[in-house]
Amino acid sequence: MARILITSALPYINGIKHLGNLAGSMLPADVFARFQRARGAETLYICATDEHGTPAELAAAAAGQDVATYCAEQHELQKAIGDRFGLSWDWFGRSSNAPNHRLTQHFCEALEKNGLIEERTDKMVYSVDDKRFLPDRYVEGTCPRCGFDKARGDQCDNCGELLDPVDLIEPYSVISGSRNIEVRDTRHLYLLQTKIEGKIRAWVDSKAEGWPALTRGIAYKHLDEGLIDRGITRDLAWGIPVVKDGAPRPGFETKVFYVWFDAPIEYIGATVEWSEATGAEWKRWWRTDEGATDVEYVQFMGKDNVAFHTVSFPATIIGSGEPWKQVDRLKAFNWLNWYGGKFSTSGKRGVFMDAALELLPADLWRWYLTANAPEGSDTAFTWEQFQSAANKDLADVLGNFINRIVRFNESKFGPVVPAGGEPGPREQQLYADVAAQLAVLTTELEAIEVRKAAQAVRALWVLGNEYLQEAAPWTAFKTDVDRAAVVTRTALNLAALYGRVSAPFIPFAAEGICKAFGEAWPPAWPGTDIAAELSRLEPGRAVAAPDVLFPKILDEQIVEWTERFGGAEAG
Ligand code: B3M
Ligand code: ZN
Repeated sequence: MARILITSALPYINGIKHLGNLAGSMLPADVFARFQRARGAETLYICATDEHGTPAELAAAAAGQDVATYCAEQHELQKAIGDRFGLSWDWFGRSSNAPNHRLTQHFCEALEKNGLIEERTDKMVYSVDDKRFLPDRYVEGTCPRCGFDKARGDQCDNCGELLDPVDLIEPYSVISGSRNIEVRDTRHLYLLQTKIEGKIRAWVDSKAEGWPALTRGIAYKHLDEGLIDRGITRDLAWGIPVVKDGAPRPGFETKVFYVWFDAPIEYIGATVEWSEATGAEWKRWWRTDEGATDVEYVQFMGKDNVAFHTVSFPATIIGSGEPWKQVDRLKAFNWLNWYGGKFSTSGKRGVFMDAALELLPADLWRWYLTANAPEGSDTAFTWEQFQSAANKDLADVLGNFINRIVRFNESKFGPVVPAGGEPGPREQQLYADVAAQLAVLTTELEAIEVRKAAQAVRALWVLGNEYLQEAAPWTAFKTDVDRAAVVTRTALNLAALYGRVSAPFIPFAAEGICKAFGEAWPPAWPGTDIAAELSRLEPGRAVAAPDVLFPKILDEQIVEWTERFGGAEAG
């Protein structure tokens, strides 16, 4: 079995992420990681905070903190919240940690050795009033492509175009708002992507067939537009210093690497952090000359990050000429919107990860966000849909089934799995139905079709209710106790199976279920012999009643939250 390396796009350090960030990278990556581990694949799920660049500096300034302190605090916050959401990272690193410094400087050196780095004097936006250059997000203005008037210096949020600050029309400083802007000369390192364009395209060609349409489309769009040489340094203080031969690079003492140059390298850097902390070997995950050839590397990210992962980061790796493991499957997501508009921190629109957990347990969010993953197109969050998904699927279908059978068993057979009777035709039918649906679930999870996988697990839950309804152990109990025992035992087994197959989606409830039935946690993925899987719980095994699995979301809560977080009126 292949080893599975999983990374999700590194969340920026500038504040707690909203549900859209969670839905489009970290959560689906976690679902996939939990599934792979359950199947017995050696799995490594790596994430980290992305801590450099202008967003970090701006956010620290807004918080009145120095940037290092700010980043350290925010990292801990994001890590704690990820844990509370059940994100099962094997390591959650920091792009500002030493391994990423070393690796980033190393990559630059390797690229330079291969003739792919050039020092150029460049025209950059300079704010006379702020007395400094304004790289990337320090400058905003009108997008030359779509006319959006709040385009950032590095990218237009409206049309997605990657920008150069000097391209902006009517630029202004984000620090002071000043429009007293000049274009001045400054020296920077350029990565000569144009020299290796052919190699990058050949690599994309070799991978693209296995990529989803969204990923493939974005990759080729960028290649077809023609690559440009990209500046990989910035006039900033916070970041990874530019060195040469182990000393500050002359002329670059006040410059650092561009955040998008070092951030993807942190996938490797975070693995080194993990290795240093645990003693595990990292090269067998990342170096094809050290055993990484049998690794399948799967990346998860929102669509705005795809160009960086299909072209820019591969340019770094390919240009280095070194045998680094590269991405195999790249799962990209569209946007989760907030009622058709965007999530907005400043506009107080949308729910952020910390606020979400104040309202309801993580599983309810996880369920909604996987069942409605923004896969095929952008998706809008609405409170009504959220309420319906959580109440119907979790409380009415799954929760109800488990409570019903556990309570019935307790009242008729005591808190143990009942003995007696033999499975009959209705059980055979159930085995066949479960086998078919489980096969669908396994296939969809393997294919990282998140929505379809959620549908499949829900279809499995529905089978349980149908079975109970038809086999009606409460009726059988009056005339045929053995028959009632078979049905009850089968349904208890089914409930335990639900704990195992639901674990990637709703790990907290799943853990409660598995433990209530004395099943191992974390669970192993069921095999294809469903008759055997539904006879695992031997007669006499103790069954504890799980706590209330899923609270129901009340109408008045929806009214209150719509008001508090902004709802229908937004967008
Ligand atoms: N931090 C952008 C984002 O959070 C960026 C991803 C980096 S992945 C190496 O969407
Ligand atoms: Zn635009």
